[in-house]
Amino acid sequence: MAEATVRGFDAVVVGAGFGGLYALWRLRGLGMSVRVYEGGSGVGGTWFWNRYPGARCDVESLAYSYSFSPELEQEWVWTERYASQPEILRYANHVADRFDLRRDIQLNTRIESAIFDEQSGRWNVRADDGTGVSAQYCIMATGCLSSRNTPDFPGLETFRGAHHHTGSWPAEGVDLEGKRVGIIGTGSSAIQAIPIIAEQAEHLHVFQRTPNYSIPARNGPLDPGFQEKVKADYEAFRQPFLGGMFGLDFSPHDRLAMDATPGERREMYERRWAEGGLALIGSFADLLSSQEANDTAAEFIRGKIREIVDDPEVAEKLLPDSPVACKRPCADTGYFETYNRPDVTLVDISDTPIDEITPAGVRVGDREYELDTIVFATGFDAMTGSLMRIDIRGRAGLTLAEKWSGGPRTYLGLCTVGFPNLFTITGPGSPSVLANMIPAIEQHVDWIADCFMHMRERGLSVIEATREAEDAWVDHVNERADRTLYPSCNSWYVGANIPGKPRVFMPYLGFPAYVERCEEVVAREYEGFELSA
Ligand code: N01
Repeated sequence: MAEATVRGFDAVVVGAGFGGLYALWRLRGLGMSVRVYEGGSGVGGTWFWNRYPGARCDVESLAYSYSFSPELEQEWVWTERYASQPEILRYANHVADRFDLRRDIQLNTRIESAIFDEQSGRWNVRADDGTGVSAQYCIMATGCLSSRNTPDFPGLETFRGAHHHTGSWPAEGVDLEGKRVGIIGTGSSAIQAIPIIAEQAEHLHVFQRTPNYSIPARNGPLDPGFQEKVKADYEAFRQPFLGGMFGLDFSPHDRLAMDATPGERREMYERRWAEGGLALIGSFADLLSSQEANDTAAEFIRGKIREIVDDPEVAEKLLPDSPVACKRPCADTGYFETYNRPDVTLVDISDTPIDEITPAGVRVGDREYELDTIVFATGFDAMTGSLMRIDIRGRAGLTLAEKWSGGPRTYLGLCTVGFPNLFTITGPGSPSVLANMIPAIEQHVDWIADCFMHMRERGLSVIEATREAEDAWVDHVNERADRTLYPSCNSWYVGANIPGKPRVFMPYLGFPAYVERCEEVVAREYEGFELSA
């Protein structure tokens, strides 16, 4: 890039989802010059791209929202217990307008490289439109679930019909009326989409490799009286969420499942099943650490699936056998009921995988399923994928891909050694996907903004984690995970959904403990970091 044309900023932020929007607002408030780059044609990140039928958040709307502006909290009115994708996207756009953020956001622009210049101590960031900027700080707000995974099925290019990934659903929608549709995958996205697609399609085939646990969401209109009550003291409403293991108010029960009688356990599970949503996994304190305890919840949910699904053979195929919540649990509206429809067929591909996509459809063994549309609900290269597709180079030209070839290594999920002044919002090694994302984002951005202020006040310009602190943090993240059932499953938390990806448990377990640790690091003058002029 020609030096004369390079514009300089205090900070470049990659991504205009909830992380990037808040980072822009906070850093602008410090008087910093900030440029945000966004690959999409609008703001909203995850909620911009994931427009598949039925997409909605499974964290309750009143909690899945920013807390940084009391005015925003008061004026925004949520309409449902769980907000739909269009409503959340409207909220993101409202935030962008209300805080006049758009003037510093460049849309339709993907960042291709971010290269640290050791001489100037700045990041040179280059976009796919050929332009480049330099910045003192580079903040990756690239999202945990934004690098789509479309498995490499042979023959996809020969398919005569249309195919769409749930994570890049066309904004104008897809007409599935009267179509023969096949959906591949039964994760959270599919579980939300299947009941809606079934209503539209002439026939829906669901290609299931692994059955999943799902709990009824019991979504519905939000009671205006309740919303008003929350708004009367929003902070008090948020407090129990912030203290919960996942940044969610599961009102965690101190009691161990195995200390309860079978009748008491059943009563608890029934109550939480009736209340709906993911709180069932907080029914007892040991559900995620004791196999015996987890089995009781697993058997309860399997019992519900057997009750809901009419055909016992179909029900049997839908029964998960891994620990509950070891893979991301799902919340649904009428998911298992959908298999009672005559126009929905479950295709179990656990033993016989999809062989190929043919011009007419999908071939599994010697059976070809003729389809007009294929929906890939096949997930994401989670947590690291969106970072890996950018050519990020730190000291001595080391690439992030090289450094993380054995799995991501960070200090606090915020920084990685060898890449000074580079920050990740909800990066690997932070609670991220195991926390309510918006409070997790706010906590990260606030920590980073406070750090910038601290540095400015002391005339410092470079921050980098130390090797010892990073090594200790990586060990600590693993130790916490190893005390639970999480690492035992082939989930995207461990990268198992992406062939060849190193098997490392990526998120940090325990939102409140994490926040405490971050505060301790600051109180000890940025323990584990080297700060210099
Ligand atoms: O993706 P997934 P997702 N052949 O990875 C299958 C969040 N989210 O988009 O389990 C056949 O969970 C794969 O099978 P298997 C949430 O955190 C939240 O649904 O690997 N099948 C699986 O069934 C969630 O966890 C919300 O055997 C293949 C599916 O595709 C995360 O996003 C809503 C395959 C992928 O499931 C990702 O969810 C939506 C292959 N080659 C998403 N490859 C809410 O807030 C993959 N699969 C409600």
